Amino acid sequence: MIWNESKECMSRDELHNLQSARLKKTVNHVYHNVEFYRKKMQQMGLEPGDINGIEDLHKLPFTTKDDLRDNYPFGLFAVPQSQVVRIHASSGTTGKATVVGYTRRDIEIWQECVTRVLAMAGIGPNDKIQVAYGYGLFTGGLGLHYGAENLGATVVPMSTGNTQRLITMMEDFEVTAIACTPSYLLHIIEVLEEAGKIDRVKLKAAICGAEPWTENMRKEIESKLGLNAYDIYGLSEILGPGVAADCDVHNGLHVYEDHFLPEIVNPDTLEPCKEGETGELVITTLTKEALPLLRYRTKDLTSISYDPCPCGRTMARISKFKGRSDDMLIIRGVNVFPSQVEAALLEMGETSPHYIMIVDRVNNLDVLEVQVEVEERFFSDEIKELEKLNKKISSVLQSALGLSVKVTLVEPKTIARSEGKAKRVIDKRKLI
Ligand code: DLL
Repeated sequence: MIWNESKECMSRDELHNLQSARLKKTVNHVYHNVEFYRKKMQQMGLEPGDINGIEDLHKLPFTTKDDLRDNYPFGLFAVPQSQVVRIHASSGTTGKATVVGYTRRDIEIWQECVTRVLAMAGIGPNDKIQVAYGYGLFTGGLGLHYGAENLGATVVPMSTGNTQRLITMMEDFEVTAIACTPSYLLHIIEVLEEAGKIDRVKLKAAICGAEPWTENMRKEIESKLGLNAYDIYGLSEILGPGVAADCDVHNGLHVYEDHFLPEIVNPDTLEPCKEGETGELVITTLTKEALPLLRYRTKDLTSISYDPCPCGRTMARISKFKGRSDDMLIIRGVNVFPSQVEAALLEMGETSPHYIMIVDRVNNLDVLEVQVEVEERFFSDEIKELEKLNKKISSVLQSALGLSVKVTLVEPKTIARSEGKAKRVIDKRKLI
């Protein structure tokens, strides 16, 4: 099995040699197959031969989510379409999706990475795992699914949205592991408690990620369900889930450095941060074929440590995430940018650009309310007009964001004006 060949414990010297060889190959690949990178490198006076190893990484250009958006949908792909066997997508800053592609080999490596995470969490072929991340364009469902199958575990592909069925099957099938967002797991716990079934649960591990969560939240989940909860990180642009995950020590997430070369930079100056200092995580893919990315700015804030881990793995660890350096919100696992709301509202014409997004967590589920100012006349007209407009805005926002939204229409000048940066978001969610 692929995961038995795991490189997680190789020496740092061996790892550096492997990373250098893979980096050179990746730079050659993008230079010859992606016009965007060739042009960027040429503008910088760089040729593939100038990159002799990871010590030359700093010479390479950065890549941002905007670069992916500007080259929508397939402009950054480095292989012909006939070699692309899968496409996933996540929302971009202006509503246009960020599209990512995988060759067969990319899918194999993705499986291998997720398999490592599951093995690290003590899951094996005798386990039954419910995958309760969304299946579809989002990478969570299928990413965990293929990794778990590759490991030989029995997968129950629940996806999201039917908690009652999930808990019935959890009990009937004697499920031993679950993969879902930590906030969804808290909701599942609540439903189990209400149904008086929490003591019947046989779960021993939970693989939670796709959104920030704290150590306290992990402890709460562990004590209520009597299991070990592990943190899994990833992003669609780079792979999906399986870029990094924490081991039993729970002191940082091991980055799978044989496939992803991490850097931490100051998000303002782009200068490298010292070990242990918080900055933005930047990742260079080392083995991706369809969508290799150089120095991708994740916007995720963390720090890195190369200290040996008591678990024996030699791969660097990044700390639990401290937030993001941009304004992206993650609501029920869906990435949402305030600019998407703004663009959708402005396109409609009947609303003013004055709006505020209020995110809260009710019964452990994220809810998004958007308050929008509308013209005075809607309040003097018949109430029916106001209701009609509300319905229209709700459906426009729902299709723009891919998320149900509660819309509240308010009179002109209700929303506080700002003299500096407009405050578009009130996030009331408290991470426990
Ligand atoms: O959320 C991939 C994923 C699926 C990861 C399932 C883990 C489990 P995107 O939708 O592209 O991909 O969102 C990526 O989510 O840049 C982070 O801001 C955030 N994120 C993902 N995992 C974690 C985590 C998937 N463990 C964005 N802790 C990333 C904190 C996370 N934030």
